[in-house]
Amino acid sequence: MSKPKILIARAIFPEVIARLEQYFEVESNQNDESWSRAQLMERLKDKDGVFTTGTDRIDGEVLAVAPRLKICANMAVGYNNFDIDAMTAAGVLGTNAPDVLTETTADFGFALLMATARRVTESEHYLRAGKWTRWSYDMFAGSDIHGATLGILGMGRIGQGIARRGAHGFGMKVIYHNRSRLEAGLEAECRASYVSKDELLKTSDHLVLVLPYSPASHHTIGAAELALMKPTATLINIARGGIVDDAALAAALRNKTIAAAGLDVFEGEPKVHPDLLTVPNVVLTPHIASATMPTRLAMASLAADNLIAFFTGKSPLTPLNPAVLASK
Ligand code: 8YV
Repeated sequence: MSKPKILIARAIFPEVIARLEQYFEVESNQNDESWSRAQLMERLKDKDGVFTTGTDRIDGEVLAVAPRLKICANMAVGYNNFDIDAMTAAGVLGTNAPDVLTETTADFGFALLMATARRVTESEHYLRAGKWTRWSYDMFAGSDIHGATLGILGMGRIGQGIARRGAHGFGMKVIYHNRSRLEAGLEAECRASYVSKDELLKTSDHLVLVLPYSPASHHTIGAAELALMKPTATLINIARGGIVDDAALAAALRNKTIAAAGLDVFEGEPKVHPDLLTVPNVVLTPHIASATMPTRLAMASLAADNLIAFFTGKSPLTPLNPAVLASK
């Protein structure tokens, strides 16, 4: 019997490709250059499954040209690149890669928070530019992390990881807002108190965004929300571009409406709003919160496991729309 055909949309670990080749006829992109959407669609025409990353959009238009497609396995926990309703309607299963990246991503959230609050990159640029000539009592004075109020918007697994780090590691007072309140045991473990979104904005010294992107969360943080924040506050986005109105944020940073921001994700990335590139009080990183080799390997392996389970008649590990499986 011939093997199912799968497409691997981005360059990934050779050992993961080798494993997939045991089960599938594999076409993979091993170039640094991403395929355009048109190239991706052309290659999906005869494929039974696809291995995607969070940046490959799978929607009705793509599904219409890929009649054999049965599964899209995302090497990402976020899956806003999938139109899940269109996939379910077409009988296509989506899977994501949760859990394996939680602690690594929470580590990075904290790294970005600390770099932002303590002005690590801004001061390094100053030093590298040869501008450090004397001591000054207020040179790159930042804001404290220990004992400060840590606000978390979106209290899923990664949000909880950041809360634990803040509460247990740095003695921070942790407050959060989420669609639903955590059960009491989890709240106690995270030492986190539930507050309204307005209170979160008004009282956080450091506000970390970890909520999923959807049309409903588009521009959750815009000019009005930034105006509610303390002028000494920092804002950290490790969630998705689009949750923050980047133009409004750049203006707020320039006007000192808030003190600083740390951003790992951007609207329209890999393009970055030009105004963000010219304000000094922002730390910018290229969507690397999950980027350690062990974690990226675990994410890729989980996406591969989902493909293998699906085509060998087993239950995929992390299905997003299991109704598709029930109807088979
Ligand atoms: C990925 C991410 O690196 O898991 C996610 O949702 O944002 C990142 O960990 C990115 O989406 C590539 O797949």
